[in-house]
Amino acid sequence: MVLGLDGKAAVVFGVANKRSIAWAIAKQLHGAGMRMAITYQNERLAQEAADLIAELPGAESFQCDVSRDEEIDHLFTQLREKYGTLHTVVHSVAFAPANELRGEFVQTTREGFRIALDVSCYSLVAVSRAAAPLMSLGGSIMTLTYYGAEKVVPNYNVMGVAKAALEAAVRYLAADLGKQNIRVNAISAGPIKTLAARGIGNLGDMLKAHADRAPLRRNVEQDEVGSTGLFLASDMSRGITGDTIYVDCGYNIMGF
Ligand code: NAD
Ligand code: 0WE
Repeated sequence: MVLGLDGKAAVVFGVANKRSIAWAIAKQLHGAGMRMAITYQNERLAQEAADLIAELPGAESFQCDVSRDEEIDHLFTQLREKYGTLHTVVHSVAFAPANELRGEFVQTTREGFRIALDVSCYSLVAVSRAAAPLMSLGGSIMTLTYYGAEKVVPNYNVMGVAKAALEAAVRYLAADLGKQNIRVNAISAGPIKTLAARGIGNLGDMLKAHADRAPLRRNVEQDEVGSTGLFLASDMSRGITGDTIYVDCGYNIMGF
């Protein structure tokens, strides 16, 4: 296989259902011959995850709440036993308490801020630190971000601040892990109708405005983020680290 991923192992965080961006990336990595470990957040998502994973022959599922250090430690102990070395990590996880994603950012609570930054940003640092010793032949770590990190998107609020921190964390992690030939990048996806986007009041209006303004005159699909994930996992992207790649139909380039 030209991509050089055949037989290498990947772990994916953030599969909730078939619409999850994590699932779109997992399918493409599996298609390139990777051995897949797929994690889900909690018991509530276990059955859904098991049903999906059954669609990827050989894939295995593990429970891991990334806000808990002991669950991350336990996961990577299991991954070391099962796979030995790891090549790819996909971090596709974000959370802020629902009340923080409406109204004004100035009302953000200390607890809401702490939770959003912990789950959506610190978890990448914790997971990268746990994964690096298993990535002894080098590899690729990727996370998902959104344009609200750099420009104000109404109601995105504390998640925008968490994504700005996440993009900065990608640069600092890339600088640390580069000497081990581990690359760290972010994919900035345009808005997609997933579970995480369903909470938005006017998602329909937002998707329409986005499609109208984007150079490609449409919205992005999970599958397009999936193939960028495959590119970032593969040697095709071997010269890219610490960066944010936009998969948004060009929306971010427009000034007016
Ligand atoms: P999703 O709801 O399918 O995925 C979010 C995942 O985060 C879920 O699987 C959830 O279980 C997981 N998660 C939350 N808290 C967790 C915790 N403590 N431990 C472990 N897992 C936890 O929605 P999605 O849209 O696929 O989101 C994936 C990523 O893509 C997120 O980082 C999101 O910010 C980002 N993103 C989404 C969009 C969009 O419009 N959907 C756009 C750009 C970026
Ligand atoms: O990153 C996201 C959403 C992440 C997210 C979603 C939820 C919904 C359920 C984080 N925390 C929660 N907490 C919940 O209780 N996106 C990029 C999608 C998104 O969310 C928005 C957006 C867009 C786009 C919220 C407001 C405005 C735009």
